[in-house]
Amino acid sequence: MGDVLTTRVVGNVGIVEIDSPPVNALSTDVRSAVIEGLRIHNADDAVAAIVLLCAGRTFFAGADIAEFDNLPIRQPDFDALMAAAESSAKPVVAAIHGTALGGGLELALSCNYRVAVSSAKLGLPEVNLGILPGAGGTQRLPRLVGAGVALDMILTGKPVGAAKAAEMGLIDQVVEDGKLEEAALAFAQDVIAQGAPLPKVRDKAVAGGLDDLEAVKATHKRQFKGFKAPGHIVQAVEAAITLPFDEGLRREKDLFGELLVSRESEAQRHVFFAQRLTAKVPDIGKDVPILPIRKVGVIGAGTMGGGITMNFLQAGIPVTLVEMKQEAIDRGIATIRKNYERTAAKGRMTTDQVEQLMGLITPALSLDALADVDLVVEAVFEEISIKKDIFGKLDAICRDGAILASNTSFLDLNDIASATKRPEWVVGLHFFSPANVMPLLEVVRGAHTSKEVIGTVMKLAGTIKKTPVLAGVCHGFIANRIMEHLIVQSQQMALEGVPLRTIDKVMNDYGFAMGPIAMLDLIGLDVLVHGAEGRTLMGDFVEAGRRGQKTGKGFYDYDADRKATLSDEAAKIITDFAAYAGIKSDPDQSDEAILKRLLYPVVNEGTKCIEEGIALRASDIDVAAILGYNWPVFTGGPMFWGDTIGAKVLLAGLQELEPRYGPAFKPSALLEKLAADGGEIAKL
Ligand code: 3H9
Repeated sequence: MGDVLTTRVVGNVGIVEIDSPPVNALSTDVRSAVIEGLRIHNADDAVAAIVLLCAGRTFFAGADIAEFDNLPIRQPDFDALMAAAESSAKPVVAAIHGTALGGGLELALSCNYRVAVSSAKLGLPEVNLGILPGAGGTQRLPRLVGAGVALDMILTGKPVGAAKAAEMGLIDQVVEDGKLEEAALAFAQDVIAQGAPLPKVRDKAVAGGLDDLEAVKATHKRQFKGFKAPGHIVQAVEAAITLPFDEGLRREKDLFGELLVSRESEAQRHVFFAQRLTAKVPDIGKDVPILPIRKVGVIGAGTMGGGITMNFLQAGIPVTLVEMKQEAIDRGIATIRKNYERTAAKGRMTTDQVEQLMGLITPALSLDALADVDLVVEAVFEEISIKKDIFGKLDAICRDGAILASNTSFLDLNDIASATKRPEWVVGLHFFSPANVMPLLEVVRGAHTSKEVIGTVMKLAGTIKKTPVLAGVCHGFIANRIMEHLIVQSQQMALEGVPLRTIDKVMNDYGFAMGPIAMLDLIGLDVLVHGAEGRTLMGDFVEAGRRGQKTGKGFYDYDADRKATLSDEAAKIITDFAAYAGIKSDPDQSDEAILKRLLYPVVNEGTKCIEEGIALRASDIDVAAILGYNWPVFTGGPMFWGDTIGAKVLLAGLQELEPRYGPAFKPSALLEKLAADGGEIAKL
């Protein structure tokens, strides 16, 4: 058992303590250790009850997800583990701190009693991995909390706090933080003293019937689109209602097995680990000092600057917000306030909290106000001369050791850094709009950016609740660079006469919540046309006053509820531009051809990002696409999806498309190599 299992006896209570950092995941070794601990105490006549608890930061965080890549699950499996707890001759009390998740909560449900500290959280988040609770969770949870509540918890995967868990009947007692062991021992003593028959969740009847599930299903119906697990979860919970316990367990097991080997689950597990890998930068170890960021300056109080500011405020970091004119700063601050007040109106924040956050902003009309900040984020107009001018001034104003960051999305960070005498302190922090909502932060490493600056901002990303993805300097960095193909090709197809609805539908069917044409309208055609040279299709739209959703018309017309309808005016703009640009009509393209044309170049561009050292790894590209562009998570992201298609098929597709549609389809040398050697794209 190594150091994983410790057993000890306090009075007449046996303690099984498991210590398997970081999160006490139920690996084969941990499952064996729990079973062994329970066996030891059951064999000890001096023990009358057993407390099961974990050392470290949390109770069991669920199955060891990495083990799902090597099926079948090794013995002792989860059935054996649950049986060991449930069939213990002596009462077993699960003592929970941190998070009891997935198989961890299922183990607690197989115990006779559950106590938890008040800060603990309990949940069945398997749906996020494309699976369902496969260790009895779908059968036991409805027996404790009722079918409707259980289905809601399993479908959303959202954990509940200890107080709520007690209210629902999921746990027997909430105990004080820091006093778990003594409280659990006292609870066990009470159980011994009462000498009542051992309660088992399996023996309870399910409260609620199939009707209760209907309302829950309706509430979460959007979640079902494209995902396989939610439908299977419903079937498993239905089985808890309609079948005897053991038959229900068998049904759950079959459904779990189907999901576990599905490509969707493989994809979602890939994303789980990918999201945790992005912050790891190979040449930045623990020895690299992390600088304290106590005070931040943001330049520009527009949509982007305002959103960026909010991230720091919410992390409790004061922000000096700089604009050139009083009206601009007033408008920016009013927008931030309005955002927070809207949150407060929904009950998600108190008015005091709004004032506290607003109190962290210091408005300023001069860059001189940034003399003592630890980090500056510049978020002004996307124009190289303006940015260089600002960085030159910051170089003179900011203290030594201040990090100078640009939020540029397309400009050359090295060029911006060259306006300073300290390029090692210059970095890109590329937020995605709306910056207070979107979880992705691209950290752009310039040619001279120091390791401590990179280490510091990667860590800072976590503080402001963003997932950082490291990118090298190039046009568009990672997410915008790869996704530009989708945007360009969808317009090109529109010009060839492919119906807009068809283009959007193919991407909706793939899993995007919004098709590329509708997305252009949402972003704003004026934003997208900025910086383009010569006559462009989007330029023509803007000239006609069709700037997208915000003006009620773009590629589509929009009503007051933002419902899109086709527009004759838009159709004419498209045909006129096609005639001007000499684009041949080719409206009858199959869905498959559209999909290839939109997505193959994205994957190909991803391989180019790896080839050029712009992205550290393929899984970072997947995270960037998922978090920055809402790429459907059940595909695993573009690179993982590339493997679903296969490098050989992708290469052949690109080779076929390149002569017709140009250099965007030229396969990368890396993709050619993978196709020849049989390597995986997602492993790059
Ligand atoms: C399940 O239980 C199926 C059952 O129904 C049984 C069926 C038969 N496995 O997130 P963090 C690693 S499915 C393996 O950064 P935090 C993670 O990769 C499971 N590894 O920490 C990271 O590694 P590294 C259901 C895991 O404090 C390190 O631990 N359970 C697992 O921000 C720290 O993780 C879940 O889905 C795991 N289960 O958050 C829970 N969990 O340091 C998944 C974590 O090398 N886990 N790791 O990068 C979580 O939600 C969060 O990790 C947790 C801690 C909230 C626990």
